[in-house]
Amino acid sequence: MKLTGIELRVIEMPLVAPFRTSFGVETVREAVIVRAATADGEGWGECVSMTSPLYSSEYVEGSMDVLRRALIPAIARAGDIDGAGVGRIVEPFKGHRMSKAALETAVLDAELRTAGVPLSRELGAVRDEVDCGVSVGIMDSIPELLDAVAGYLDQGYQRIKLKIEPGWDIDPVRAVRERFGDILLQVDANTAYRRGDAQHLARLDPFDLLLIEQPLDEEDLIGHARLAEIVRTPICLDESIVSARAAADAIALGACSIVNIKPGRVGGYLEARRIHDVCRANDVPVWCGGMLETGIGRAANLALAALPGFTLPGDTSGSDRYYAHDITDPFIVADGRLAVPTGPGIGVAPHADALDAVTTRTEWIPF
Ligand code: OSB
Ligand code: MG
Repeated sequence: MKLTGIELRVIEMPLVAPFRTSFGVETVREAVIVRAATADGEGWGECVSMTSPLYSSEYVEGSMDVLRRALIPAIARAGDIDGAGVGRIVEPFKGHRMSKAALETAVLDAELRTAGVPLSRELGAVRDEVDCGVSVGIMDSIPELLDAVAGYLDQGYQRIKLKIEPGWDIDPVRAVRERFGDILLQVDANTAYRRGDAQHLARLDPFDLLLIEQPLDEEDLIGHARLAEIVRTPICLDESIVSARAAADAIALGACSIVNIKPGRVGGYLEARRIHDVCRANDVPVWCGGMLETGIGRAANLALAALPGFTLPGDTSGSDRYYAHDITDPFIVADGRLAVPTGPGIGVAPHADALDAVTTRTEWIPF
């Protein structure tokens, strides 16, 4: 396949409500959208880096810079390419997995659209819909949290994830458990705790959580392995799992028994599938995380979440949990599930007017 060029856009999408985590508060989702153009059509990818490097080292301006300075020129030099070849072409550049993922997805989407093949089929999906959970941010008060959780349960979400941090952990978890009974409940700390907090985190054990996600620093696999010997709640890793090798190492060390797979964090959907395969071979359940994606990223995440090892509900929520107006047709949760797109490639495309309305900057890089 020959690309004629790549378009980069920075978009800004207001969130329906502020989303607070241990690393900050988001009110607007800023993101990079990549469009790969060919003689026959185009493909789309969404970069999951955020405005500031607080979840990971990547951030929107860094993504724009590395895409235009290093990754896209390497693709242009490579000539005839396909989606599966992008990873090797950008491999010499260290890190920047979120930018690499967006670029690979755009190229893969262009290729699959031309071939008429859905991404879900290409990845090996076995389901046509996926179970949905929702990630609930840190709130100012417990009554406010209970109202938010009640609203999501009314909408049919099958599992609730609470963001926690020191000072907002045991009490909100207890309140949600007492009020809503036997729901599927889990927590995400986004690295907010230290090794010395093990006894404190063990106080979550009585609440029968599905898992605790990324309590410690992303580089602290040994810390997570030690924690797993003290707390009974299963440890799930998010930030630490940057590749299939990282997943294999974490499992071998006993640092996690469940993995959150985010394609953006690991360099793309092909590496995400390798992580799925490693976890499945080790009987480690996986679920699909989210990064407040627009419909572009959400569509592709649903294709991945339809693979057989995704046995837990993911953070793949409906468009209206994030945005009043999505840039694609909205994803609507019905009976606690979202349909996996069936069209070629990622199966959706942004509406030109909606995309233009949220675009703050466009760069076209001709090949
Ligand atoms: O840690 O899973 C996370 C959002 C942004 C950055 C990191 C995380 C999250 C979420 C929300 O938890 C997931 C979603 O609904 O997209
Ligand atoms: Mg997380």
